[in-house]
Amino acid sequence: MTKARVYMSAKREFTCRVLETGELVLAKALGNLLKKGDSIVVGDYVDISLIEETGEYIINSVDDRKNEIFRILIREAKRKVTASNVDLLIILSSVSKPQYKRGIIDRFLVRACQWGILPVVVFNKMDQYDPEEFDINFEAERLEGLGAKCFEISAKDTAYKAKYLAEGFEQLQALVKDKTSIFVGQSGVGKSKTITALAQGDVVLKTQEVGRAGKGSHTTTWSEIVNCHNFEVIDSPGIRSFSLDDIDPDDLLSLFPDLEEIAVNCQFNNCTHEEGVKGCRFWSSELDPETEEGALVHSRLESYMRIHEEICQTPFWQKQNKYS
Ligand SMILES: Nc1nc2c(ncn2[C@@H]2O[C@H](COP(=O)(O)OP(=O)(O)OP(=O)(O)O)[C@@H](O)[C@H]2O)c(=O)[nH]1
Ligand SMILES: [Mg+2]
Ligand SMILES: [Zn+2]
Repeated sequence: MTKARVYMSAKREFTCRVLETGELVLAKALGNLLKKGDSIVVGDYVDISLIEETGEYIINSVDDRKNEIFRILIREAKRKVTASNVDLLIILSSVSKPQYKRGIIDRFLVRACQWGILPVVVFNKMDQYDPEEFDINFEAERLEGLGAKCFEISAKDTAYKAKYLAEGFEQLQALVKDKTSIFVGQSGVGKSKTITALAQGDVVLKTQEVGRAGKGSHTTTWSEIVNCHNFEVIDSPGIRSFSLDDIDPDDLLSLFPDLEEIAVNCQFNNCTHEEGVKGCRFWSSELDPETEEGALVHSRLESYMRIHEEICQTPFWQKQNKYS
């Protein structure tokens, strides 16, 4: 029996990397392993063995997963898993062109929480940072308070030394080493450029090649792990999508654990946390938005409210069509 990791999946065949040798082999899965649909996904650790007569590898079993990247299929009330065993969700943000957007980071923090992956926020394009535009120190402090490590880099100029935050490019490079990461963020923030810089020019991302034709449009239709120098990147359709429509509005607060902790102190269980609602903890004098702590909490509440409104707006029948 040989331990391997699934790098790419295509129907019933899986490209697996043998852990010990690094060799890529094609393996077929036994029927009973495929019954559930998601039973083998990219990122899984599997036991494979060589069938001497045919010279083919087969997958015998799949190890328990550390975490799963999934979407909820509303009509079927089940999870569709697309990848597993991811170490880091790297949320890339540009500090200029496109401008920094706090709301987008909060959206991806929701996913990190849902999937159980450690979030990391990278402020890129620091060579173009203008302190007049936004305060990077405030943003980083806010994010670190939420458990996301923050980095300050310029993918274009990797010699750029962090001036505002403690960690820069070299520390990011050390963090991703030997890990499996997912890179997300708006189009144009520098995901491709950052991955290439981290890989020290050692890799050509397949998805980048494919994506060239229509800049900004991702044509990735399969899931795969891309091996980059000394780290790995998972690319999968849907992962980078901004839509949070698959999340039940009633579950959203649990994906903002910092707010959930506060909401337990609201007077009424069904509190909507809107301004002026009786007994709402968020609008109590302790969390006055004019105070430092209050401002932070209210910036999160604002993200929560915006996403909540958005996912409540999609009528149920439309959700059914979209995800079935
Ligand atoms: N000045 C500056 N430009 C950068 C930096 N990083 C990336 N860019 C530029 O920003 C543009 C977008 O970078 P990409 O790496 O293609 O962005 P992306 O996030 O992969 O975008 P999509 O593939 O569309 O999602 C390119 O023209 C890069 O050269 C940086 O640190 N500084
Ligand atoms: Mg790209
Ligand atoms: Zn409330």
